[in-house]
Amino acid sequence: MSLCVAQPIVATLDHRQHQHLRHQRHPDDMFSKRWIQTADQPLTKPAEIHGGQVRPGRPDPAAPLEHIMFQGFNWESPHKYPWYQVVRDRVKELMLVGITDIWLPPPSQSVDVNGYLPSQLYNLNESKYGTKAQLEDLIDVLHTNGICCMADIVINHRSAYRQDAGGHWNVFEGGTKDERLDWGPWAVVDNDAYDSGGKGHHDTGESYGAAPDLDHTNKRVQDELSDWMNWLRADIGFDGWRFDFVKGYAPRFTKLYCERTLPSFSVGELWTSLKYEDGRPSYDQNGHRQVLCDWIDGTNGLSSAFDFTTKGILQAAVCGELWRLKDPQGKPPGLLGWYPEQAVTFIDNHDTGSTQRHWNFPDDKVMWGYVYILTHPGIPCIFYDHFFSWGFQKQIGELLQLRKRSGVNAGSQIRIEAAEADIYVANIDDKLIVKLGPRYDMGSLVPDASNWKIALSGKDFAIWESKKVRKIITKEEHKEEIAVETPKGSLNILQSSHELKLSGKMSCKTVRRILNEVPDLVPEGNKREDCNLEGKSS
Ligand SMILES: [Ca+2]
Repeated sequence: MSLCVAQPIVATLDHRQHQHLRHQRHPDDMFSKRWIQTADQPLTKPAEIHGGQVRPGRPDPAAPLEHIMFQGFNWESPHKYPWYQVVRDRVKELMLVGITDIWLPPPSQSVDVNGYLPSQLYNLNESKYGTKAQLEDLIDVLHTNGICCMADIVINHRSAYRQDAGGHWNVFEGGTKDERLDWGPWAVVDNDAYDSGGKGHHDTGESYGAAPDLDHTNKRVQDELSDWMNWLRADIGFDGWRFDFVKGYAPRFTKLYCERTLPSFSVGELWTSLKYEDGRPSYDQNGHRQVLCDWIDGTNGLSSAFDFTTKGILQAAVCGELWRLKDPQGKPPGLLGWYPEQAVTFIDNHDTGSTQRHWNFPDDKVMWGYVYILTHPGIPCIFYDHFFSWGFQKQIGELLQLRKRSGVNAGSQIRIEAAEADIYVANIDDKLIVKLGPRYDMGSLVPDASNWKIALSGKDFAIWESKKVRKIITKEEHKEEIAVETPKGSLNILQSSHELKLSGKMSCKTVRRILNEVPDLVPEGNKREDCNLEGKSS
């Protein structure tokens, strides 16, 4: 079987066709602020053909260290039909805070309402989250707002369509008129915890008890699952993957599926238990994070992993045990301390939190959790409930703005200055200093006011940002935004600027450098008489 690699067909549309496309939707949905702010770029990406339809172009994926992920559903979403439209109406709010990738729920027809016992994988019309057309509409709106879409890929197991002659549930229907994904017992492992009568090879991972586990060593299983994922990519418009229950099959298969489908971004759910002593998590969780590292290595680094180690340690640490947040080598104790570029950090998801609350973060410490993951290395994933239901949208937005402004990313360097029961202080990239905990007196760790200023603070937390990177925004919107690195003296124009006004708040040093380095951007007649332009300093 040929390998179908998803390459979007880029269609060149004339002006009239573009207009037609735009008028099909609310005009505001068609523009990403990111693109508007960069005058040299087109307002929208070129249209593409997906599944024979002209659709808005895919956004460029975020740079590898700069993904900001969002989980776009919770456990109750299937009961708010059509959920796809609920998210569609909130895309703009996600775009404005800088979300780069959204994780959408499993899209296929499924035995359970949540989509985690999928059966007819090609049937996207009987999902409890909405129809195929509503899903494509949501993806289009996300793409026009610069956000990539991750499908929840549930392929460890698959629910059968009917029983075989022996009464075993192992006859599958793909959801198309042809034979794609129409499988029998040969596609199921022969040591399944579910009584499926499977005739394939032994499972390469754990067994899921509620449905037949698939035999990923089978070439037809590999080929037809790859084809289905490439159909999700090329025809439906998905960009990346969130792999469900990856402890159920060997990581070399996640590697294979990533190699064959080229996701813009990929993350696996490898959820195993922390080590406990006397009912409390052990201080040393190296074994737990080693399992995550081994799995990532097993995918050849093609997929990142959810940082369950950090989640478990952090939710214990915020309960008066902040000493947990520094390992014996002085690093963060979770996956992000060892493999930050591949660690997707999170506070809760549809299983751990939401209405299931299988392993939830303490309710009154959720903002501490976000202060930690949004100032630290790793790839943060924000949960729908915390952003839209718990009233943290503004604070999370401010934290994301600070992360972007200071240039902190998944690979940032961290130096932990203190980790005691009631205080945690860390320096990230010499750009941010974050303090968590109720202890007010920081002693000698108080950031030096000549180099640091408070950026954000709240109950029992504070974040300082370095004064080395200052942001100057004048009153005129979309015009200029400059950052000045004072020590090295390089003037960095962050945004496309038509003109720079010499505001009264700029230091004379800055004014002189602007006039030296980009004099053409300063409008005529805009002077700063208070600065001696020939002088040494002010
Ligand atoms: Ca399995």
